[in-house]
Amino acid sequence: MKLSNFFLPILRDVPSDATIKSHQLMLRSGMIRQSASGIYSWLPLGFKVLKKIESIVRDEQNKAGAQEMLMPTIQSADLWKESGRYDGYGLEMLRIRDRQDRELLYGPTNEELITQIFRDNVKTYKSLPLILYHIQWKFRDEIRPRFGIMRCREFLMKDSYSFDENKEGAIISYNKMFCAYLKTFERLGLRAIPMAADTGPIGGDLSHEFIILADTGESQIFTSKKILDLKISDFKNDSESLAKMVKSYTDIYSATDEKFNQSDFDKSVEKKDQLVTRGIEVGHIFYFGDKYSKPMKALVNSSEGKNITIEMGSYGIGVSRLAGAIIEANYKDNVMKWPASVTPFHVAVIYLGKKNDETLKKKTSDVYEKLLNNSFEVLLDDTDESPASKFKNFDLIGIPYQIIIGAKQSGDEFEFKELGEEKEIINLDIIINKLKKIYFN
Ligand code: 5CA
Repeated sequence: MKLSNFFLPILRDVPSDATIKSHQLMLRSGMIRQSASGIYSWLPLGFKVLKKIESIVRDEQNKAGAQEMLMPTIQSADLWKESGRYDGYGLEMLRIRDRQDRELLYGPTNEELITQIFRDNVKTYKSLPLILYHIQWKFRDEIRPRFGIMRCREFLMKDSYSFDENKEGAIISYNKMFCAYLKTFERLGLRAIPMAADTGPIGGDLSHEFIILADTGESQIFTSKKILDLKISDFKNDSESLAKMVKSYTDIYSATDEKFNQSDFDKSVEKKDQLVTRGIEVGHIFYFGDKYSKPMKALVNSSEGKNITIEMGSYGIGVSRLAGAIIEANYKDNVMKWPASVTPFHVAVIYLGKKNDETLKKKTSDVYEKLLNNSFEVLLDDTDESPASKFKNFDLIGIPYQIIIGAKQSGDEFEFKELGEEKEIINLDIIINKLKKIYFN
């Protein structure tokens, strides 16, 4: 992509309504624009990042055995009346009437709809266990939307739903998602900590929030520094190893302010290991047994020939919120550096030569073509802006690697720079090999 053609409306000033780093950066670098309170459009730069986050989330769900589908954003109110949540959900639900005066709603979550799909199509335990998921926009009429896409009204969520014959199976599904979540956040370059949590309007008695550490986070968290030393790569994928891994995390005291208890904390975590900080909730998982399957009569024929109510859980990841969370974790001293897994472009080529230096321009365009031919996503700055302004823009765009081409350039040696590091002069083929190792290994 050439910057001269790219729709990237960069703002010079920090918008006054944006109080946290991620909101400021997303507006300034032209990733998003607000269209109504708590409702945003994703412009090309932001959309690229969102799609990359989504594809990592999808990949880890598929690896955990979950199957992707797509449910609509608009749901019938009748289903929510069946589960008993229609009245209780309150003002956060956007309720709609169609021309036939039928009651509809914009889905804030999908437990009811997936339970209906399951109940109408699965009759025997032989189809179990089953985990279904989709990645779809949700609407919650938050009383005070804030922090840009971090707490907004329309947001992209990955929500999975598990169906098992009994509680034992449901806990295995829960553990699978628990581990898939840790892997997902690790691939996004984030350190996520699972925390015992309140279940709120989703319900059930077992639930964990996944929180990434960030000073601007809405949740206060209490845990032990020891949780930071745990490594998911040390565990295998069978149900026993998964249970052990979950236990290694849940044995360590971690709680958000809702569940926090000072004397339990002091008893469980030595003073020197206590970690009290703030974080951003990027995922939330729930085991709620028959909370929906019982009122909605989702039954299957069990292995013992009886009609039994299905055991369920649900598992959410805030896909759009993750874009903000990744920025909060990586944007420092006015420089953004995207993790390699979600960077909107792999490498920037920045032309600093004169407007009329056709030889240098040709060389730059050869470098650009060669990178494209090697399957890299490249943003070529072919504009006439001053070098200072170009570098300032690239600090906002956050592409982690730059090839800088200026008047001093000679032969096949180029200035190569990792954001925040010293630049080196190296041969283009070596640069390409370096980048291949970073992005394609
Ligand atoms: N049905 C369950 C799991 S599928 C559920 O809805 N869980 S949730 O309410 O915790 O939401 C899941 C995730 O969506 C949260 O962890 C958070 O990352 C994201 N999320 C929730 N509300 C918002 C919001 N207003 N703005 C942006 N992201 C949100």
